[in-house]
This record gives sequence, structure tokens and C-alpha cells, in this order.
Amino acid sequence: MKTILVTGATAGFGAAFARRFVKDGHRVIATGRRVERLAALAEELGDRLLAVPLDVTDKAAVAGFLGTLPADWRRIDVLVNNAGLALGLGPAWEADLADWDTMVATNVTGLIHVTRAILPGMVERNDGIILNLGSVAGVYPYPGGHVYGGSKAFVQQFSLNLRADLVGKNIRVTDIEPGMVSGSEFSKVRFGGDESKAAAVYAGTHSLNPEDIAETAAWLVSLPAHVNINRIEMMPTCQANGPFAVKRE
Ligand code: NDP
Ligand code: 8X3
Repeated sequence: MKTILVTGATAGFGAAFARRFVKDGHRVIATGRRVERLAALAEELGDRLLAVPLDVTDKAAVAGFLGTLPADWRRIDVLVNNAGLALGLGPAWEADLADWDTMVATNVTGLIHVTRAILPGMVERNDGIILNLGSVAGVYPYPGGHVYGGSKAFVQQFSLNLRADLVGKNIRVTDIEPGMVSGSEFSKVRFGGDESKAAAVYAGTHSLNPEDIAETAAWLVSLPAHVNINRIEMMPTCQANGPFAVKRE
């Protein structure tokens, strides 16, 4: 049984991770900002789920987070850096700077601060797994992706650089890079709560769903200690990259 910290467990992938890990016999520390969602998850999953509110952009709360946990929950075997968001899909020159700042604060600064808070314990015990949620948006550019894509490229490169520091230690790091995933709140958040715009993103597709990502995470956690998967890029069969954009005269 592993103790698994999941950031952003109040919706989408994070909730699916919590359900899957508890089903697989692990203990989950579920975090996020919406306390009523955390309470519902705790009610659903019982005493192998510890619900603790955490805003990953709150640097002081992140730094002190471990110390707020009950003593027997402080040994984090697996960290899932999942909390993240995209805001807007308009062109860069029209983007709201506050949206850009929020994406960087959450997807980049939040992720590195949580990692910095949890990693020393893993190094001390010479044991741990970190799963970071990157995205195909960090690999392939698309119109309106700008800072979201940039933040996920950071997550990929940060993950690979962590591996460089951790080589020889029993600590693994994987960047999970999904493409189109329906069944989460991702697009609703991106479009400021507009449900019809969000639904249009997935209309007529058989997209991945959060359980597919949880299946991948469960597999990563189950691998023998000598196996590190550096990156996993996954898309629904109905999605592919290309072609290059060409503006002709
Ligand atoms: P959701 O919007 O469904 O879930 C996002 C989660 O992040 C929520 O639980 C939310 O909780 C949490 N969150 C957002 N901001 C903060 C914050 N400041 N502090 C703590 N938690 C926060 O999205 P998904 O489940 O789809 O996305 C999960 C991750 O996967 C993200 O990093 C996303 O970028 C990435 N991803 C998503 C893809 C998709 O197509 N859906 C594809 C590839 C990657 P709360 O609001 O309660 O704080
Ligand atoms: C989410 C996938 O393609 O909407 O990271 O950016 S995409």
C-alpha cells in the first residue's frame, strides 16, 4: 500500500486518480480548493482517503503542507502533480495577462513548489514516484495555446531535469502528456464556465476520458522499481498531429 498525494483531486483526472488508487489498495491524500468536493470524495472513498484543502498557488500553505498532515500520513510514496488549468483560447495579442499569470502560478510555480516540498522526504527515504501532468500542448503548438502550451513544455523539461538530478536514486519521474480528454472540467474552465463552448470541443469525438489517464497512472505506480518511464504521450485514436500551417500568398 502506497500513500499517494494528488493535487487537484476535486474534478477530472484528479478525482479519477483518487478513485483508482483507493480501488487498487493505496491511500490517497486528496487536495484542491473546493472543500465541498473534497468532503464528497472523502464520504465516497472512506478512510483510505484523507481530504486536505490546498491551493497550490499559496506558497506558504504548500511549504507548510506536510506539517499539517497527521503524522502517519507524512510519508508520501507517490506525488501526482495534477492541479492545472488553461484559461482562454484567443490569440496571444488579445489574451488577458491575469489569465497568463494564473496559468504560470498554477501549472509552473505551483507544481515546482509542491515538488520542492515533497521531494526531500523521498530523497531521505530513497524511495518515491512523481507523476507530472504535462500535455500534448507542451509538445505541439496550436493557435491559442501560447502560455498554456508553454507551461506544459516547462513541466516536461522540469520532469526530465528532475531525472537528471535523481539518477541513481530509487525515485522515478514521469511526465504524462495526454491529448484530448473529455469528462473533466478542463474546457469549461478554459472557456470561463461556458458549457456549450466546452461541449463543442468534444462533439463527434471518442476522446480519452479521465479513467484512461488513471489507468496509465495506476500502471506507472505498479511498475518494478528499476523501470522509469520518462514521458508518456497519449491521444485518442481520433486525434493526430499535423499538418504544418502554411500561409500562401
Ligand atoms: P479539471 O478542470 O477537471 O481539474 C483540474 C483540477 O485542478 C481541479 O481539481 C481543480 O480543483 C485543480 N486546481 C486548479 N487550480 C488549482 C489550484 N490553484 N490549487 C489546487 N488545485 C487547483 O481538469 P483536468 O482533470 O482535465 O486536468 C488535470 C490536469 O491534466 C491539468 O494539469 C491539465 O492541464 C492536464 N491535462 C488535461 C487534459 C484534458 O484534455 N482534459 C489533457 C492534458 C493535460 P479546484 O478548482 O477545486 O482547486
Ligand atoms: C489539454 C489538451 O490539446 O486542449 O492539455 O491543450 S489540449
